[in-house]
Amino acid sequence: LKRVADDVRSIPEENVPWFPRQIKDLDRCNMLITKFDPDMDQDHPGYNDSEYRKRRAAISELAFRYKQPLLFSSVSSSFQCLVQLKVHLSTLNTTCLSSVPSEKTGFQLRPVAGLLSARDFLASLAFRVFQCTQYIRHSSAPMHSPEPDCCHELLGHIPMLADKEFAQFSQEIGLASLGASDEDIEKLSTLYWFTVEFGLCKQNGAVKAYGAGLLSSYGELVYALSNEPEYKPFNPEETAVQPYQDQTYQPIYFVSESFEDAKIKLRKYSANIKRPFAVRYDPFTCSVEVLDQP
Ligand code: NLE
Ligand code: FE2
Repeated sequence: LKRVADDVRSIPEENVPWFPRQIKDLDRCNMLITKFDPDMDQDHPGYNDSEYRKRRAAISELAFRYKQPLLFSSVSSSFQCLVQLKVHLSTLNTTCLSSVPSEKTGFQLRPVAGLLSARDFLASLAFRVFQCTQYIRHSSAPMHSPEPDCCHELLGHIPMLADKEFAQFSQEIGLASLGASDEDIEKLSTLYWFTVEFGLCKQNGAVKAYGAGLLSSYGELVYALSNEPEYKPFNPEETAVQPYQDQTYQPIYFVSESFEDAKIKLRKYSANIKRPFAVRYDPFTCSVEVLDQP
């Protein structure tokens, strides 16, 4: 593989969407979508609760002001966490939580004000950064929330990101998304949906949940493991085009043989995504190298 110049303009093909090259660039991956917003969506359980909405606004404000700390990638992650803690103690709590996956897999958390665009969300995974909400769901609807909240992050994503295979799987979806076409982003986010969010996996012959959306929703977890929904084997080509809805429980789930198997299948799938370049993550500089297609 030959390394090409860093600047995105040096990619010969036009129409390659901008993508972050360095972890600091994630400060620009902040395109929010307004779905499920408690200020705008009349069906949001917090819509008529002005105290709740005020609290949400204050928490969002903290996330908007957040800037990616520079990483000290050659020192131990506990040390990094201590330094970051000191710098950010006043602004957020994702930093201390970050030490959980960070010590196991290098995944860090950064605060986000709400639902991000799929492109920005997936791009951060390429850097082993997980965009994490800080607010909590409305107390009137604890069993299921259509939007992510800190219960979802804490019970669902954070423990999973501490698993090596799973972390690798998540990063590879992210790397595959960098500079991809809108159509491929749509497919990758559907794959993300049916694995990282709502995936089921075999374990000693039994089907278990590993998707964060199931781990954080007691209502859906019970339903997903009942015989009501349909199961299909995880197969990226098919899974990537399966329509889904994000309002309530899923009618269909995909079952993986193991994380490793899912990762291998995803790799094959990603290798077929058409891009005029390849990418490689450099963990020493926390940056993405852009390479000529082999
Ligand atoms: N339905 C999940 C829950 O209630 O925790 C959140 C899903 C976010 C995509
Ligand atoms: Fe999630």
